Amino acid sequence: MKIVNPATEDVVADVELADAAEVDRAVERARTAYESWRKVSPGDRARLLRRFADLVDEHGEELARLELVNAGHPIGNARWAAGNVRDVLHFYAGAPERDHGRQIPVPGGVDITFQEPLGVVGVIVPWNFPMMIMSWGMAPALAAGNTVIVKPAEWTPLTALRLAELALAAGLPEGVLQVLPGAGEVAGARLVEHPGVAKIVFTGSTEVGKEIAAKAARHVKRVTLELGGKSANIVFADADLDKAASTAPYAVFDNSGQDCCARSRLLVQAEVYDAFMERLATAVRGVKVGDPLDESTEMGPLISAEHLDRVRGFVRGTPYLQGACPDGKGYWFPPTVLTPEVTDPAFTEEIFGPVVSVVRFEDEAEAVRIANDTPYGLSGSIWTRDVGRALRVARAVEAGNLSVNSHSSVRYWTPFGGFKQSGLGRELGPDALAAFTETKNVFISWE
Ligand code: TXE
Repeated sequence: MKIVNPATEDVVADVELADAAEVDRAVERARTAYESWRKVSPGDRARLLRRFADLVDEHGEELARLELVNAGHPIGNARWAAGNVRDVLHFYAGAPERDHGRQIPVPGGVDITFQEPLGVVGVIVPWNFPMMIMSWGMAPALAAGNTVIVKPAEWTPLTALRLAELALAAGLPEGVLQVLPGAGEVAGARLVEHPGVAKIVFTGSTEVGKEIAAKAARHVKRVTLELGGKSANIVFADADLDKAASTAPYAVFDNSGQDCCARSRLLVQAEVYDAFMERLATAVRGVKVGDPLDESTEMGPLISAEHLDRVRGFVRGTPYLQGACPDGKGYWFPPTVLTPEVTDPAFTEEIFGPVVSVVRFEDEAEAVRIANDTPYGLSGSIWTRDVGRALRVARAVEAGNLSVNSHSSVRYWTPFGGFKQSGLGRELGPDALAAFTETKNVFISWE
C-alpha cells in the first residue's frame, strides 16, 4: 500500500499488507516466543525493556520525523510523542521487578496469588497517534510477560515498523514483538478471531470497537477498548477567562482535532458568553496552521482526503469563525468554531477534525446535563475558581479523565480510559498491568 505524507500528498513509502495466513504465522511465532519470554527473569526482562527505551530515546528525532511525514504531526508534537513512547517503556520496564503476587491468610494452609501473563496480545492501533498508542498497549503487555503483535492503521505503519527494529536491536528475542501492517477487516479481524490470541487492545472508532467486543466475546477473549469521544469543556463565569479562552483551541485543535480526548463541545456560562467568545476568537485566529516541519507550527493537516471530506460534511452554513490554513496540496482544514443547536450532528457526533461547537448554559445543573447527554465519556475540562464546584462537577460528569483548569488528559503515571461507549478498561498508570495478567490462586494444604 502506498503511504502518503498528508501535508504534501507525496508517496513516502510502499508497505506490504499482511493477509490472514501471515497473521496465523505471526501468532505461531508469538506463541513459541511466549514460552521463553514468560520465563525470562524479572530483572532481565526489565533490563531489555530499559534498553529498548534507551534506543527509542537515541532515535527520538528520527521517530518524530517519521511520524511527521506519515501522520502530519507538527514537529514539536511528534517529538513529544517520541518522548512519551520512551517514558512509557521506562515506566513499565520496572514492573516485572515490583509486580508481586499476594499471600492471603486462610485456614488450613498457605494461599498464594500469582499474576500470570496472558499469552499473545494483539494491539490494534489507529492512525491519529500511531507510535504513542502502540506503546500504551505494547509496553505493559511485554513487561507482564506477554508477547505482542501490533497491527498499525493502514495509513500509518512507519513508526511501528521502526519500533519493531529497535526492539530487536535492544535484544528482545525474535517473535516477542512483531508488527504486521494490514487492513483492519483482514489482518485486524484475523487477530481478533484467532484462538491463539489471548487479548486484544483496540483503539479506534466506537463502531469497530463494538464489533471487536462482540467477536471477542465468542472466545471470552480479553479486550481493552479505547474508543471515540465528544468531550465537554465547561467554562463557568468565575473562571480565569483569559486562560480558559487562550487554551481552548489547543484542547480541540491539537493534532488537528484527530484526538479522542478533543474537547469538541465547549459549554460557556451565559453571563460570560460574549466576553469569552471575544477572547476565543483572538485565540483561534492565532493558531498557526501549516508546514509540520516549521518549528512554530501548531496544527498540521488531516490524515487523508477521505477524512477531510468527512470533516467538511459537518460544517453546514456559515461557521461562527474560521482561522486560516494553507491551500494547495495537502489535506488542510482550518480551525473552525460553530455555534450549533445541541441536537446538531456537529454537537453530538465525533467529528475528529479541528471543529469546536459552542453552546451556552445557565447553571451548574444544566452544564452537567448537557455534558452527560452523549453516549461517550472519555474526558473533559472544568474551568472555575470554586474548588467545591470543581469537585462536584468532576464527580457528576460521566467521563474517565477530567481536568480542572487544564486540558491535559494523558499522564503515563495515571489511568486513562472511557466511561460508557468511550471504552472498556484502562490504559497507562498502575492499572494497565492488571489488564495484561490473569490472577491465579494456589492453595497449599498443611494438613
Ligand atoms: O477507525 P477504525 P478509522 C474515530 C474517528 C474517526 C473514525 C474512523 O471519529 O473519524 O473513528 O476512523 C482497525 N477488525 N476514531 O476508520 O476503522 C484499523 O485497521 C479489526 C477514534 O481509521 O476504527 C485500524 O488499525 N480491526 C479514535 C484501527 O482498527 C479493524 C482513533 C482503527 O480503525 C477492523 C481512530 C476490524 N473489523 C478513529 N476495522 C480514537 N478513539 O482515538 C478496522 N480495524
